[in-house]
Amino acid sequence: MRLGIIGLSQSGKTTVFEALTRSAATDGQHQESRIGTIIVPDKRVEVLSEMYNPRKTIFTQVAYFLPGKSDHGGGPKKEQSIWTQVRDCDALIHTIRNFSSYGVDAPTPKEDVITIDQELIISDLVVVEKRLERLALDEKRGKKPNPEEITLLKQCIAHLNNEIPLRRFPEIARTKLLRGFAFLSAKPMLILFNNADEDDSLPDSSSMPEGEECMVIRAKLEQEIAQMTDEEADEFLAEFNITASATDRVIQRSYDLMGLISFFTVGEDEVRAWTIGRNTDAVDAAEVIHSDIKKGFIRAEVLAYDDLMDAGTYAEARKKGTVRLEGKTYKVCDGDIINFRFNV
Ligand SMILES: Nc1nc2c(ncn2[C@@H]2O[C@H](COP(=O)(O)OP(=O)(O)O)[C@@H](O)[C@H]2O)c(=O)[nH]1
Ligand SMILES: [Mg+2]
Repeated sequence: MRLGIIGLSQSGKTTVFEALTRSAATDGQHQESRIGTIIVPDKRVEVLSEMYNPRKTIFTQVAYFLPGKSDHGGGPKKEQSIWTQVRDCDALIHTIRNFSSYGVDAPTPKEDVITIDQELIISDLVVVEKRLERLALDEKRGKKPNPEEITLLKQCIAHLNNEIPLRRFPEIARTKLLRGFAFLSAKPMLILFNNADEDDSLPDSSSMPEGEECMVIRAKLEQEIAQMTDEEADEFLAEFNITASATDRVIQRSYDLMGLISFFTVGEDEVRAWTIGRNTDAVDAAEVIHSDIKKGFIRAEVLAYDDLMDAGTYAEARKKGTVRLEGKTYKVCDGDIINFRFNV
């Protein structure tokens, strides 16, 4: 799972990347693309690990990707390459400058959101139009196009021409027929307002885009915290009266944004979090662990994390009857602790 960081030049993309991935600060000098894999913080995994005291504890991971030379507005060719770079990302983090600094104009968050969205929309329009041309050409050569695909593509064009990003229409962009085009404006997007150090509020509602996922980060502050040792960071947070670093929240939120949830497996050997999409069937969740478990699937023994906390121990939960046996098509929930029964 991979999230691409996009945004206008000087909006704080590099700073956000370095804060989220705790990578060395480069003061924006780095020109190559960068990728940082980080663990998704999850308090529940920590609690389970304390409970089972396993040899190994494994969290889920996501990767953040910072395109190379990722400054927009550098001519069509430059932009194209950025959009090509993020095309295989599962979601986008859009950094918006919402701080003032010396020698830079006052921030214009609302306009900036639109500027980037327009680039995504134009890029998608090009893809859709090329595809329609291709299908028309095929038809001339006697190959019958799928009418359903043409209908869907035309719906895309209508929305894009109205400057509405396709992420508002998952029922169109996520269909099997269109998914493969990986439309940029259809990717889930988290808008990060990058505020000045002393400002932790969202911009007022008149500058907030409607119907979008928005969050505030003080990227520079977070980046400084990310460079510290844990003790230093704790001291720093206390001094500035901040309860927790925002990066964990951004990471958690971007995990949710991609439609991902976690289930857990527990034991003396290993406590582990696994990543699946929402509404995944138990038998498909089993496959994430091993294809043999899917093949030989009998039943899933499921205990919700909260029910385990209520009961105190697994044995106690069993007595209370909250440990359930579920079949292949059970929809796994976030926080389910699962013990798959299977034979090979
Ligand atoms: N005051 C302030 N400056 C920031 C913040 N985030 C980034 N900057 C500064 O803004 C400049 C551009 O940041 P950078 O991350 O390189 O932006 P990029 O061009 O989008 O990668 C750098 O000098 C950063 O130190 C912030 O939250 N507050
Ligand atoms: Mg940069």
